[in-house]
Amino acid sequence: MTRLATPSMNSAAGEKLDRFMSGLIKRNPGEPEFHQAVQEVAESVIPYVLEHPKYDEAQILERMTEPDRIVIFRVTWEDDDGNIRANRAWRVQFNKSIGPYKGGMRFHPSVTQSLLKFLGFEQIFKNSLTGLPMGGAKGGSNFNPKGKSDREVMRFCQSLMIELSRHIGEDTDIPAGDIGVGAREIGYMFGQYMRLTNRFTGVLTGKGLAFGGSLVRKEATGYGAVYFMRNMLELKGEGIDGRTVTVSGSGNVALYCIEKLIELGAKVVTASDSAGFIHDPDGIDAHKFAWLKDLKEIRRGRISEYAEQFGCEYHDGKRPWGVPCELAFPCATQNELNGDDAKRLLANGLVAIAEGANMPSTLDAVHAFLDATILFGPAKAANAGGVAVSGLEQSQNSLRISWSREEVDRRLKDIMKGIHEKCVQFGDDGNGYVNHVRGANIGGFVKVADAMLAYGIV
Ligand code: NDP
Ligand code: 2IT
Repeated sequence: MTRLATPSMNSAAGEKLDRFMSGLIKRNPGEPEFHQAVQEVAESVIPYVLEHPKYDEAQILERMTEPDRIVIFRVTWEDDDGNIRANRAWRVQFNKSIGPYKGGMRFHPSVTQSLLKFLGFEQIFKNSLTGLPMGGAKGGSNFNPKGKSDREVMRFCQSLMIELSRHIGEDTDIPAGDIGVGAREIGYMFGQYMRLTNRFTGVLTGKGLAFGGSLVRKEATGYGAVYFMRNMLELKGEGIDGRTVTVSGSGNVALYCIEKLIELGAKVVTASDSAGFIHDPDGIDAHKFAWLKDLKEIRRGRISEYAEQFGCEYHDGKRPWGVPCELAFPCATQNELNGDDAKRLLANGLVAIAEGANMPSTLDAVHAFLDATILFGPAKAANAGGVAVSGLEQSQNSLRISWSREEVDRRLKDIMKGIHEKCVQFGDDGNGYVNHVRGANIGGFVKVADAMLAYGIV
């Protein structure tokens, strides 16, 4: 890890940050993603905590970086050829100070405890920013759903839920989707939870519309990131219409980010998956989008097929950040945009960036964007729309009603606006620049910290 303190910090804050991070790294060896996520928060929160000694005296940040508990378990299942397979799964229950644990499940071969701790930690702040009563959690498994049959995915999900069901509940911990976990996986997990408990409750979100799901949940993260971008641009009296935009990913978040961008008149010129990216200089229009959505959601195909279908360029093994654009939306995965990518985007005239994925920018990239004083919407603010509508799904389940599409979308817009206002409240530099990273980190921190103070030494 590079030297930790940032140049803009005073020496007391710099020393505390160095000491704090050294301790955290020592206590959590071999967890680089977790270290990175904590450092990004600590760079903002430590100066604030030193100005507000009640948080420092109560060791709030130290306590907040230690999960309440982590459940680790084996998931054994049988594949279609009769082979017995074993995976590892986790649920990281990080912090429940402001509500029951809430956060997605990720199924991907790269899943480790470090990855889920970074995601669970981020979720504390993100959920706090939404204004809804949700604590922070994340879970997942190193299971790879790619190339598996529906029956194999079902058997895996059922086996996983046998153990997970002991640790979750509608007032305890409410999982949802993330990479590799969509409507299909949520359906299998919810079905198994019902069999095991004989109760129909809102224990998972992202459910199908036929069994307690919410309208707009599927679209919420992507739409929310675009609404957040619009809120940021309004600070400069600007908008989305007519902008050239790069998007990475082509999963749940990327697809609905693209859909909303098209609707608002932007020209989206890229999309990607883990194998490469397409560059369509004419822009993905509504017709091409419908084809892309079918390719990814129904046929589970590869992004290279888009280039074959529409005769545009496909760049194998590359990421889209060299393509000139005014707005960028990284929507695939963590650390997909590094310091060099950031410099290239800035040199090509980038105006604003909103993170649809969790921690897609490396720390170098974050610092480059902030140093260039461009509008930078960090993940915990910009992609909070997904978990926000999950919170609305829980409310509808508890009330035993379903709101209309318009009603949920209106609430989503209001929540994204509220998050943006919180970023301005805590991130306004006073010289015309809003540092949304600091705003989101401190804005998310304060509510959780105040709850923890109220509980005493727990
Ligand atoms: P999906 O599984 O639907 O899609 C993931 C996309 O990212 C795919 O295009 C996938 O390509 C690509 N991808 C995954 N891993 C890698 C990798 N290692 N390198 C390059 N590309 C990769 O997931 P989501 O769209 O739900 O999630 C995307 C991001 O958004 C994640 O960071 C997630 O944590 C975050 N997020 C998701 C929310 C949600 O509601 N779903 C809410 C808030 C944040 P391929 O198909 O080739 O694997
Ligand atoms: O990272 C995230 O916020 C999600 N994957 C959504 C979590 C949720 O509970 O809807």
